[in-house]
Parts: sequence; C-alpha cells; structure tokens
Amino acid sequence: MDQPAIPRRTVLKGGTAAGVTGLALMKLSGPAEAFPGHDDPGVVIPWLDQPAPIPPAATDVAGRLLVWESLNSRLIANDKFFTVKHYNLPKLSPATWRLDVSGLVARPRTLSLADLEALPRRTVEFTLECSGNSSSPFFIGGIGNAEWTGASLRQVLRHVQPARGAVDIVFWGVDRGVVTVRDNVGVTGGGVTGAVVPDATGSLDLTITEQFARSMSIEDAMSRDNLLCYQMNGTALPAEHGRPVRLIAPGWYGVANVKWLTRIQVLDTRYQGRFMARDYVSIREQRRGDDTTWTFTSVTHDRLKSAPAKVVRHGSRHSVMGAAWGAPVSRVEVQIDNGNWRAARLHRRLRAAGTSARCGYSWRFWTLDWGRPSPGEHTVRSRAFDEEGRVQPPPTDAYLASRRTFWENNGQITRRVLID
Ligand SMILES: Nc1nc2c(c(=O)[nH]1)N[C@H]1C(S)=C(S)[C@@H](COP(=O)(O)O)O[C@H]1N2
Ligand SMILES: [Mo]
Repeated sequence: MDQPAIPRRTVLKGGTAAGVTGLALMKLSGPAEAFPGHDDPGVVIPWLDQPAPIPPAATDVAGRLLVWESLNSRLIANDKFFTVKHYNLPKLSPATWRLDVSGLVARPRTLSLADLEALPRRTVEFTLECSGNSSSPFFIGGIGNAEWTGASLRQVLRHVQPARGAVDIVFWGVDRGVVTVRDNVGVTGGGVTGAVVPDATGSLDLTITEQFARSMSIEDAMSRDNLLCYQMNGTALPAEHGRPVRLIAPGWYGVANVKWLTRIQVLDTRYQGRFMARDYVSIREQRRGDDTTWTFTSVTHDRLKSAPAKVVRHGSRHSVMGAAWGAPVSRVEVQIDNGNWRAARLHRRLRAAGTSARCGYSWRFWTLDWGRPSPGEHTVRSRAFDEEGRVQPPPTDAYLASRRTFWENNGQITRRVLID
C-alpha cells in the first residue's frame, strides 16, 4: 500500500483537529491522518443526494449526525459527535455516582469514579457506528471516531471473581422507558394462568418500564480492549455520551457501548432484554430448497464498510476522499459511474503523539485522485477490503438482501455529485 510523503505544512493544515476540545496540544507524530496530498485545502462539492431531515419521531433519539462533507480530521469533536439515545437523557453526578458490580461473583463491589480513575488508564481510538446507520434516508451519519479513555473492564471483572457457571455479563444504564411487549406469552383463552390475564381491552400486551441494558458473553467481556470509559478525546465524558461512565467495546456496533452505566451484573444465563432479543435483532430470510426459514441474530460486532466522504476540487483537478472501518482495512477501491474499480490511496494509520492510544479500531481515510472529470452528474461508490481479502458487499449481495430489518447494513455506498 502506498504511503505518500506529505509536506509538514499540509500535515498541520489537515491534521490540527481544529475545535476538538482537549486536543489543542496534540501533535501528530507523522504525516497527516486527515486528507493530505494537496497544498491548498480545496473546495468541497456537496453531494446532490443530501440526507433527509430527521423525522419527528426520531429527533429525540438521534442527533448531531455526521455531515460527511465536513470530515477533515480523524477524531470527531465531542460536541459534533453523533448521539443515539432510546430513553431519557440521564444527568448523573460524577461525585455521587456508583457502579454496582455484582451477581454471580465471589466479591461484589461498589465502585466510585475515583476508584475507576485510580486503576491503570488505557486509551483506545475507536470508530463507533450505530448498526442502524445507512438504513434510512435520514440516517447516514450515525458514526464518529474518538479516543476513549478509562479503566480496563477485564481488570474490574477479575477483582470481583465471576463464579463457576457465570456465562453472561449485563451492562445496565440508568435510562429507562415504557415499552410494550406485544403478544405476551402468546396464549389465547384457556392457557392463561397466574398474573398474566388480558387487560380491560382484551389485550395480552405487557407494558413495563424497562432499563436500557445490553449483555456480552463473559469471554467477549474479558477482551483486553473493553473500557469502563470516563473520558472522550481527553476530556470528561459529556452527558450525551454517557457521563460519568460508559462501556466502550471496541469493534462492536454502537448499541453494545452502554452509556450511563450503573450496574454490571454477572448471570448464569443469557440476558434477553429489549436491546438483546427484541430490538437490534437482525431478521433474515433463508431459503432451504422450497422452504423459507428465518434467522434472528442480535447485533454484535462491526462489519467491514466504507463511504465516500466528499469530493474536493483543487483548481481543475478533483479528488474523492472517504473513510473505511469495521475491520482491519487493507485497501479501498472507488468506482465512478459504473466504470472500472480504481485503487484509492489509503492514508497511514497514525497515533497522536503524547497519547498511548491504540488505533486499530479506528477508521482509515483514503483518497482517489479523480483527475479532471467531465462536467455533469456522476456517481461515486467505494468498497473496502479487509486483511483477509474479504470485500464490502454490494447492496445486491444475497446475504445483505436477505435482511428484513434495517440493522447491519454494510453494503457499498453510492453518492451523487454534480461537476460543473
Ligand atoms: N444507556 C444507553 N446506552 C446506549 C444507548 C441508549 O439509548 N442508552 N444507545 C446505544 C446506541 S443504539 C448507540 S448507536 C450508541 C451511541 O453512542 P453515542 O450517543 O455516544 O454516539 O450508544 C449506545 N448506548
Ligand atoms: Mo445504535
């Protein structure tokens, strides 16, 4: 993979992470990780296919979605980082906050923020993407990249000593909301026993106030990169992003990264709450001979993906810049107007000087020199390859097309642009 020499001047211009709180003093240890290669920053040409406005039903859920054309540094500032919340926005006091770590453990513990801060701190750079990203016309910016700092989850779990038989770890947020479980127990008439009876309207729905929670197998939870995270890009975690402490599970889709953590519970059975077993579940249609079967799988790890971020004009020359993430990326190709796939130049993976951040979970930027495109409308499409040679699938890929839910869409993304 080519790793171009970048003049220092461009490095500073491209990589100053302008406006990133807490990063003002950050120096880059090498060539820019932003969009280098040109001495002038160029003129960004906005895509013709702009995302739809966030529908009213979703304005409380999703916010600050990434404007792809604005992407110019690898880290997204805290106040520009997309947010997703399904219930209320908790306001927790870091001073009185406590984390209860209990369940099937030998030594249950209650930890304060100071307790966590006293443990060795680790920083991981990780691209957080909502698994619903790219699945509706308004939701194409549910992604961001930051440096996350905190204590090792593995260390805390080892302290409490999960007992024999422990299989699942539940991460509870404090946020909660009223949810209705449809078709409760699925009984009609005679089979109803105990407390489960139809309400006055004859409905068997069960309405409860459920806390946000996600779980992980104990093996997954013990992965060395998981953090009980209290800092984002070098400053205290903002309220929207889970203050004072959230789980950061690098390599997992957004939903696994539980914000406003209040309790970690070790169980001897799989937890099957809303966000494990009912919501964020991919439903796929499978053909077996003449038969159709359905699979239901909870959203877990990220998938290999890329997106064109912007077209930039430098004089009469144009370039396409973009990002690739979700797996260790080995190369990216770009297709213009259904022409041949062309190799993009992958930018070097760099870590910010002065931090020990691991950056293996971070998106990588890429650039295609487009030369002098003809005036008129063009399509721009990218595809990423991982280190094992797997390719980001086209939307027509059979497995992708078998989904009947909108989670986990990692299909190739096509944008439209008008060159004048
Ligand atoms: N407690 C709690 N944690 C949560 C959520 C939530 O609603 N409540 N949303 C999840 C989802 S679906 C996503 S995509 C990410 C978004 O993280 P961010 O808001 O910091 O970008 O948070 C996850 N963690
Ligand atoms: Mo999400």
